[in-house]
Amino acid sequence: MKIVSFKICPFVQRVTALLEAKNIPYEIDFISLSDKPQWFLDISPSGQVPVLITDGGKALFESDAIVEYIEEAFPALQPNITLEEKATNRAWSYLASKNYLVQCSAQRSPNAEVLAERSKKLDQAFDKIEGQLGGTAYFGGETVGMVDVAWLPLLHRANIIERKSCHDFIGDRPKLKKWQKQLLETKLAEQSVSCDFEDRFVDFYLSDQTYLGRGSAINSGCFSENCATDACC
Ligand SMILES: N[C@@H](CCC(=O)N[C@@H](CS)C(=O)NCC(=O)O)C(=O)O
Repeated sequence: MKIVSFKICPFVQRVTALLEAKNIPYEIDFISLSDKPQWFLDISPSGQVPVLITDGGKALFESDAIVEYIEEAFPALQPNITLEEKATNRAWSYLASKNYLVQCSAQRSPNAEVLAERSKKLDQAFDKIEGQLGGTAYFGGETVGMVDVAWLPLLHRANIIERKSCHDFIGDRPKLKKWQKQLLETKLAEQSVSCDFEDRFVDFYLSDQTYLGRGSAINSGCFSENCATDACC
């Protein structure tokens, strides 16, 4: 199977994280979105990544459809769950994926006011998931499931931003912080992106054109006015 990818795309990372979580081998083909090759336009009706090309040569598009295919075509990450649980998982996953571009746009904010405005929807989603998280290591229990995989790109990016600029997208949400830590400890975040992901991500989101990027250049990677603890400065 092959995944057509763009290096810093969160929708792609959701798909590759699921493949990694299930230990399914795959090839990856990176394309430039500013110069899409014709073969890609021929197989991607939306002109967007991710596209999954099955071993039978069928091109699947739209990350929601692709993750459902992967969950059903291979031994399930969450076997023996009820239809209600499956639907609930889909819904909480959707809350994550509909905020991928919200987070991307917040990360590209040119100033503090725009960052605050663009973070509002993400804050609401973070509040909702904070209220939903229980005492288990992952969303639905003690093993990684579909909702964990869907939220991973948001939590991975929030972690990079916090390490590099000290801006904390997650804020005072202890359950979400704990969940982020548990998910990052699985190493799925690194395994689901290319080796140069962090550099490419920083180049795009923490350049001198973004508020967070200008801040990360101060005090060796930290907004002094935003640092709550010495640990991040
Ligand atoms: N609804 C799509 C969204 C995918 C998406 O927005 N991909 C972006 C990259 S992160 C893309 O391919 N953008 C290129 C374009 O829209 O022309 C999905 O879930 O797969």
